[in-house]
Amino acid sequence: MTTSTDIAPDTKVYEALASAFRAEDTDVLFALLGDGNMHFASSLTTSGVRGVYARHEHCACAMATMYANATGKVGVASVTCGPGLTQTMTALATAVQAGIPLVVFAGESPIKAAFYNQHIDQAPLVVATGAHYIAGRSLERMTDYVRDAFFIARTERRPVVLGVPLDVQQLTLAAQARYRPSTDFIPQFSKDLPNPDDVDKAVDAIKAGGKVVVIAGKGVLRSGAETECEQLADACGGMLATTLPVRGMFDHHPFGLGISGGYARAAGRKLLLEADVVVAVGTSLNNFTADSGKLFKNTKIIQVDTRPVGLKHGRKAADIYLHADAKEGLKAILNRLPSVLPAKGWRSEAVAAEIADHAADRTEFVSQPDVVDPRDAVAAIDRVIPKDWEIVNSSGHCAYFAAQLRGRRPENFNVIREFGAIGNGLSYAIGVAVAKPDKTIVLLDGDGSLMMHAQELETVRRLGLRLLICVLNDGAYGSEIHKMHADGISDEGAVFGRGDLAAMARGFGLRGAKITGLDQFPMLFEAFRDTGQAELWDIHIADNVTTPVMRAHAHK
Ligand SMILES: Cc1ncc(C[n+]2csc(CCOP(=O)(O)OP(=O)(O)O)c2C)c(N)n1
Ligand SMILES: [Mg+2]
Repeated sequence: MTTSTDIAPDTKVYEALASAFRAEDTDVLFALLGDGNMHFASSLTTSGVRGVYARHEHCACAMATMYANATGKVGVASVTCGPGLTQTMTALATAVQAGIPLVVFAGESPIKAAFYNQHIDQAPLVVATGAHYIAGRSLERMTDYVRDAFFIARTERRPVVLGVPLDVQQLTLAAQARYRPSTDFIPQFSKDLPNPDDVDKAVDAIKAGGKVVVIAGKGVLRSGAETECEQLADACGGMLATTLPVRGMFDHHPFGLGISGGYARAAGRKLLLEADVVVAVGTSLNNFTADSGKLFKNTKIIQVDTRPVGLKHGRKAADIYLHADAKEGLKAILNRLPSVLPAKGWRSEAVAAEIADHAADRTEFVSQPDVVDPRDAVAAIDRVIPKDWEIVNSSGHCAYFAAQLRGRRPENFNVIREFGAIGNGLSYAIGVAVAKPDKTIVLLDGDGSLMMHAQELETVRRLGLRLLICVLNDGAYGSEIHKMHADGISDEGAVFGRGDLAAMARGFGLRGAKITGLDQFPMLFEAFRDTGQAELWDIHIADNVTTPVMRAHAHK
């Protein structure tokens, strides 16, 4: 959208900045206020932008990050200078690694002060996360800084922090020309078409191939190439798989294996290891999807992507590259694929039956009293929660279980795992709730992750969100204890006990229930659906049920 605005004479800098943010199509500001940003935030929100106020600056930025992920817009957050900004480091690093466009307006300490207790050199901190820093100093360029920030965020898909000293924010600007938003300057291209020579190479490899797997990433969703992925797999009797962010895309397909990588289901992993040819579409084939190189060791890989990078996470991404939009690349392959291919490929009824088995992992563990197996808990959640509700998947050991929900569209499955930080679940859920106000949100989180930023339960209540928080509570930093046990060191420091999280939620004004048996899920679900109020389910899970990812660590 291209809006523009005039800056009247005698406008304060903070007003002009707010006006430029509005012209950049900002509709929600995630913020925590202080001297460095209160005038800016107030100016922005009194002119119609929705203010969502967090209890921690990291969380404000994390909310904006997931808001951007869920809407496709630039996320906008604001924090005060010094301690406000230092709190945001984890969120910035995460947004960098996840390729999320974010603009954070931060104050800076006043330039005219000889001493300011909140002073810190902000730029090096921000730059160290991989985010871009703009120090707004020139009155003439003040609104240009906003355009630069949004331009970089949009085109480079990374966070930008704009810091303006709080005394400069109070200065007055002379009349300025009409603001032209960053979108006016971004070149618009038609879709990338593949080079026919590269298409020939890909087709030859598929023809010679044998067992083919088509792996779809976010690029498939963006380009709307799901049907073409299925057509290609069907044409060569191959399998379909996805990266974690678009998991669920082929759950309806009898030969959809699920996730490729460390989060694969047992049946999926077995088949992925057999692949002769992988066609990776709209994915960078990173370390997660290739399970740190354990998958696809002797597999011919064809990558169809708008930005093939070659070397990804220290490994060669593919053997043949199609520099193309996902849909166009696949259409070109399909057009040239001979009809003589063995349509059955490696498909059989036995393979379909293996894939249809709903259990991701059937490993048996000694049963424990008054707790549920996390795999059964997730299956129970899957049974009661309608398929079109929004799911937010958090971090930790339990994130593997949560990723095994079936038959849910990737658009309804909100996950950012980059940088591997725990503590983001609530913020991400709030970001989705703000992005999709008509939807009900279900968060699956670990107890450790929830407790790291439990203060945002107050934000959930204040905003009146329709949020169901399912805590897979093993009373520990599960990820750590399983590794500590495997490595033969004491788990002291990683075991906390389960506490009473339902009571904690009630203390914040939410509803809360403790779950120790599978029979509780249906009734509790009905009560949640009927009241429509935010609720926390403190699900006591067995602490001895490990994931395949964790068992792989133990065998390293
Ligand atoms: C910010 C941050 N601190 C510490 C870690 C190390 N860490 C990874 S998983 C984990 C435990 C998370 O516990 P919980 O949320 O209960 O999930 P669980 O592993 O028990 O399923 C920790 C401490 C991290 N990844 N991020
Ligand atoms: Mg835990």
